[in-house]
Amino acid sequence: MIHLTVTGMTCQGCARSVKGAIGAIDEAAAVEIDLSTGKVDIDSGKPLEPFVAAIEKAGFDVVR
Ligand SMILES: [Cu+2]
Repeated sequence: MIHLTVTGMTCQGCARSVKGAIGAIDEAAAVEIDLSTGKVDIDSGKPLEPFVAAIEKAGFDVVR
């Protein structure tokens, strides 16, 4: 399980964008997003870096 904190998400549309970015890396990943805290949990067997890159490319910042 990958746990990230993503900043810049303000609405469900942002959450959908982040989910889409994650899904583009691993369409089978289970994703939980808490908009109020920015916590993003990704249940995937894939490594962290591609997810971080995809989320950043979608216009959000990842805190690590
Ligand atoms: Cu938004």
